[in-house]
Amino acid sequence: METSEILSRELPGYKFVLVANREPYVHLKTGNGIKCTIPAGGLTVALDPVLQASGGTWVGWGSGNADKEVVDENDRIMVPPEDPKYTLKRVWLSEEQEHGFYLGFANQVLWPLCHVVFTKPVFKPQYWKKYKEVNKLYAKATLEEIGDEKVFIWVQDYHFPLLPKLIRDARPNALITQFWHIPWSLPGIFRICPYKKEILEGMLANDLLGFHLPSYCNNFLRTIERELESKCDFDQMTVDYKGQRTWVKPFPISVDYDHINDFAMKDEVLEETKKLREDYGCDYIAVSVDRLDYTKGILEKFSAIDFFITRYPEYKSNFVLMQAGAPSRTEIPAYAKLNNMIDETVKKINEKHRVGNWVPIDFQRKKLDYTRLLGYYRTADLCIVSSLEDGMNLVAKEVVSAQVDEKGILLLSEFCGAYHELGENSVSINPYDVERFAEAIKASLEMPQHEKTGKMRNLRRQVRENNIYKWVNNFFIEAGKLIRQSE
Ligand code: GDG
Repeated sequence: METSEILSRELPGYKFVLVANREPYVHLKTGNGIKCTIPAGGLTVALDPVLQASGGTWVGWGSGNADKEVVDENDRIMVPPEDPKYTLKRVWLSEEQEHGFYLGFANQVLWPLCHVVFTKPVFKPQYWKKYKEVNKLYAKATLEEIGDEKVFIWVQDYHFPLLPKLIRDARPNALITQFWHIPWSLPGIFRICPYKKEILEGMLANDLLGFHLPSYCNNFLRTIERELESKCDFDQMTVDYKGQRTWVKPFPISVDYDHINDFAMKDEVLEETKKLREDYGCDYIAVSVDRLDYTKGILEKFSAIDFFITRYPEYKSNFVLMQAGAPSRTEIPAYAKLNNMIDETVKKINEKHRVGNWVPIDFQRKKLDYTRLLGYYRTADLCIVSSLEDGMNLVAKEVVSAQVDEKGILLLSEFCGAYHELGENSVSINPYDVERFAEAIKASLEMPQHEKTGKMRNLRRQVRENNIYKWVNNFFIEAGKLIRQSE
């Protein structure tokens, strides 16, 4: 059954409003006019068709330089532009707001607080001020979109923990839900946050709150138990606080398996794989694709490559790691430092092991276009995901979907959410353990082909069955259950 049909079956008569900082359509100025682009990303791919089929509203930040020119007086535009089906309501952020809300509080406070990789959160009062301000802006925009009708609101991510309460105060009967895309850590970590009470109270205005894993749900309940006078039920996973019940449930996100699989079979992707084999000229190509983020364990992976080549020099000239790194949040000092360290480390390791033109690491600081990305995924003899902590990690699921030849093997950090589902058919790594990590690389390369294929086939079956549509559908089904319970 189509996701949009599930939505109307589970929540009949409800208007669907999605709130996500990223918008599904971006308008940009070009030399001779305005063009509309669709930003890549799993969420857009999964939810745009749902909204197209069911109607409703997507509330998001108008980030394109021509976005303002195409909206009406209420900051709305119907999308997709060529065949309008639903409303995109744009919220405008000043540079100061964008800085304090997004680069400041979201990514220098909540990001390090939720990922325990020993990067200190930066608690600047002005970040908090802007964060609150922007949550209010979004609440206002969302409320403008809902009249008296029954409404189902789905808030995305750690940008908006305050939003559910702001909406609840104005619309006590709305069905308000949220999905948190990053981990939730142990209560002892969250304890240090000066604004913890407001954040937690905001989140407890949700009827349903989703995380990727049961352990994140559990950590959240333990945090609530410690910080607020509330009733937490660990059997049914609910919190009762000030007359509101919040259900806390796991929904492991995934990717559009069929789309990636079909795309990976295209001729242009096959051409890409042939070209990569020719260009690198070695038997073993390892592939890693990461946003350049300190949680992704990129430096740890380079250390393991160094260790591996040092211990097993017979792989010189016959092994390469292709690391693609899309620049991210570069204005933040911790990210600027990471970028410098990556450059220095790659240079040092490559110089140490160089043989003629061959070097062990080919680092490309850029966002690959989609055909190239799938070319890399399909070519990978080894795909290495070495996150120090990661809510899920979509790259692991994407590479599996693109491995149409079923030849490669996935090396997966135990500290990714994806490990929960895919760990059994991958080679596990602890990115902090450089020696074992290097040994895992060797063992993977030398694993008999039939074993690798067996594992990859199992992984592909898992991701095919548990795809992004299942994630959305399950969320709608759980939201529907809450409605039926309250009737
Ligand atoms: C957060 C959580 C959770 C990366 N480089 C290129 C490129 N990408 C795309 C990948 C993938 C996405 O970016 C990265 O997704 P991840 O899940 O790996 O990581 P985060 O960005 O940290 O996402 C994470 C996710 O939210 C969803 O809930 O899984 O744990 O941290 O889709 O393909 N895409 C292209 N070129 C690149 O060079 N085209």
